[in-house]
Amino acid sequence: MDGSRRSALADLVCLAALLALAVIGQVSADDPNYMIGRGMYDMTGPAGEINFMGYANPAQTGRGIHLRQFARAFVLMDPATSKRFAFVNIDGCMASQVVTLQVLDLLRVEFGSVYTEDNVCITGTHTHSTPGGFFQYVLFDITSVGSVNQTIQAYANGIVRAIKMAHTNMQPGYVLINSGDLLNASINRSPTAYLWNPAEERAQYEHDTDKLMTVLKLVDAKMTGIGMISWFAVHCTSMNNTNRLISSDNKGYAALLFEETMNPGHFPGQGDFVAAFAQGNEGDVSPNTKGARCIDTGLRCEQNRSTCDGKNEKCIAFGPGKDMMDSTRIIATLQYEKAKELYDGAKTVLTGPIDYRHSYVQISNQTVDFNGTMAHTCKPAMGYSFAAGTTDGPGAFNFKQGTVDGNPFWNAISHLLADPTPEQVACHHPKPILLDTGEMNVPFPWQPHVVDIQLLRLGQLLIAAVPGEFTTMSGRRLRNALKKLVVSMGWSEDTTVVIAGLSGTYSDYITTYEEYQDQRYEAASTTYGPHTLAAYIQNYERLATDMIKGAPSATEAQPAINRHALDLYNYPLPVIWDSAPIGSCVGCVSEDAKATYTAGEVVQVQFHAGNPRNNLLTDQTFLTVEQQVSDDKWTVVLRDSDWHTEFHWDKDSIISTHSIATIIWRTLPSTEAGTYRIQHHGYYHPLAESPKPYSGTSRTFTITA
Ligand SMILES: *[C@@H]1O[C@H](CO)[C@@H](O)[C@H](O)[C@H]1NC(C)=O
Ligand SMILES: *[C@@H]1O[C@H](CO)[C@@H](O)[C@H](O)[C@H]1NC(C)=O
Ligand SMILES: *[C@@H]1O[C@H](CO)[C@@H](O)[C@H](O)[C@H]1NC(C)=O
Ligand SMILES: *[C@@H]1O[C@H](CO)[C@@H](O)[C@H](O)[C@H]1NC(C)=O
Ligand SMILES: *[C@@H]1O[C@H](CO)[C@@H](O)[C@H](O)[C@H]1NC(C)=O
Ligand SMILES: CC(=O)N[C@H]1CO[C@H](CO)[C@@H](O)[C@@H]1O
Repeated sequence: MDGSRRSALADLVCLAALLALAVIGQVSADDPNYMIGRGMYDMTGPAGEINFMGYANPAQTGRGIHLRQFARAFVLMDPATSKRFAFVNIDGCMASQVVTLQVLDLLRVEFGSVYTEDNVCITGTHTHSTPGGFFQYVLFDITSVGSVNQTIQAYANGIVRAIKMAHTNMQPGYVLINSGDLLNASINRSPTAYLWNPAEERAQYEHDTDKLMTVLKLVDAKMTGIGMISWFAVHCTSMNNTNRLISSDNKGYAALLFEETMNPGHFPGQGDFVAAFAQGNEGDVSPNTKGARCIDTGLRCEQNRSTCDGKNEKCIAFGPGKDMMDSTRIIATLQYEKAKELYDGAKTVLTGPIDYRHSYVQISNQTVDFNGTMAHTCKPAMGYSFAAGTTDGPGAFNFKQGTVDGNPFWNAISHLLADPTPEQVACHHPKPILLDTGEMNVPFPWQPHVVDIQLLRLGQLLIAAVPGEFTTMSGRRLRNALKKLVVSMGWSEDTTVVIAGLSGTYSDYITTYEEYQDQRYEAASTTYGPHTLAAYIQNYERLATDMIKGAPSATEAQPAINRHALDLYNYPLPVIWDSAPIGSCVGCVSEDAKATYTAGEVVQVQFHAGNPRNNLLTDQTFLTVEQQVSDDKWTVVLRDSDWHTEFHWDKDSIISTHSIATIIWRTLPSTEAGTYRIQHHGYYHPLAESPKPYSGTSRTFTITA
């Protein structure tokens, strides 16, 4: 109640602001300037046996769900020109070309040429706790042991459903913009690399990460809020590389908190108000604000190389909370609260055209002006420090960040895979090449040579959708270059440029030329060599110039996808048989709840289960917490997408047909006293038949205050 009164008041303030603007002639409050649609749909991938994308930790295979993944779509159209774009934020590690192209194929069937690669932008929050295998490049499919069709299908279908909802519910409205600093939610995880940037450049900024959050407030013609998009740069690595429950991490939970306030009485992912927390230039930005410590001694790591006693594995950064879930909650809450404050206070109305430009760029083959001489980008290659990982998720095998020398043993191994040519070695200098991915094409290409770049314009807002992870200073240089250009060509001084990170396709990191010399993880993962950033900046400037001149943008051909190879290397094997031990049944309780709990305790129930890969239960749930309202009437109070529940799934052994689902409900001291039960739902695979649904129910238990 309190919440809705506050937002009604905020709306009044906004209306007053709009009327004031109307008086000075900028916008008329009874003349909404954009058509706005928004939609949200479940895109949760397979909740078992699939490796998570992000940390490249082979042991981090999925074992259930903490938070579901949602696609959140916004369609914005200028009624004067009928130009529109769709901006889709996904609870996934990043966008990928296979998924993007599949989305476009499905949209074409339904909407013809309304949505194309030019005006659809798909961007990932960068959660490191969601299923992988959705790439056409080997390097990103290694830990998932190939491509995972089920992940690709779940993501593409969820995104398409969200866009269709947004397409269908478009209505006249306004977009307001606001921005402000969010402190304490991020730190730089390669601060010594940042120090390689010129002193006079660093002197222009107070912090070594971007603290600015930019928020769009979407309202209908009556000034009622219908959506929110925010951009803030911070890795979604609050959940660490030991987590095995699907989670949308800090940005996903921030979205659920915002939506819970705006859609009271709805389950997560349902309701009309859609709140997206999108990513920015987060390349070197960590949410683990306590910083890196040696886990054995508790002392600070050696800073430049992030090692303890010469090794990287023990140097790990921790979040502000008592464990990873608590850290996720804290970083999510900070982002939610700042976004809500900026949303409530937004007064500036966006006005002006909608426009967009997209092009495929052969980023591995660009010529740039470097300090007055010609320089080139390189074919893809990853350096030694790439294998060291970061303090958010250290790698194995004794690789260190900041390695510029190589190592004879690993040189031998990497040369077995592909021997870099002298030109390739010189081009990437000082990066010692560990994986010469640009010259590796078996069984399909290892990393992209062609990436997509995109600009979306909404009045005074310019969104630069980038196909990778820009570091703090790289992002600042791109934003500054774009702003300078568009203002010099006549756009207003109050133009805002935001970076939408991890959009379109994925091509790892982009550091500045100076950071590159230090060869920490982000630099070793700057795929196209020291001049990668300069090549991006000149290409985004090209798109902006085309946009302002009204000219089409040149593009390379759409990169071909070797679908045959993806099908051949599809993982994992299908489920063939689920069963329960003799005398029991799939869906039967194997360990029941207690008869009573005190509010605040943890309720746990176990069931004999089927493999969650049999059916993803899209837009449904593997669990329900139900409260008794009368003799035979129960209402569902929580589902598997709620913060307070967990669905864990595990097999007895890799070859066993028996598996167990563990449902956990973390009740709160404020949980209502009453009579409850827990249900588990799923599909099991009888031998030689197709999967069948099953459910199981715990005993009835009471919660006392
Ligand atoms: C660590 O990095 C800083 C800044 O990049 C540099 O000034 C310093 O010399 C480095 N120290 C060592 C031991 O390499
Ligand atoms: C992950 O977080 C848990 C606490 O939730 C902690 O016990 C564990 O040490 C962390 N592991 C890594 C590798 O960060
Ligand atoms: C790189 O670009 C140049 C100039 O655009 C072109 O002549 C050359 O063939 C390209 N090389 C490759 C390998 O695509
Ligand atoms: C660029 O050229 C100037 C003048 O020749 C030189 O002082 C500077 O170090 C060069 N910068 C880089 C990054 O090489
Ligand atoms: C991937 O899944 C889709 C939809 O279920 C199916 O049509 C297609 O045949 C699958 N491809 C492979 C290689 O399994
Ligand atoms: C809890 C915490 O870390 N608070 C810090 C938030 O940021 C401000 C400004 O940097 C610090 O002064 C606080 O100590």
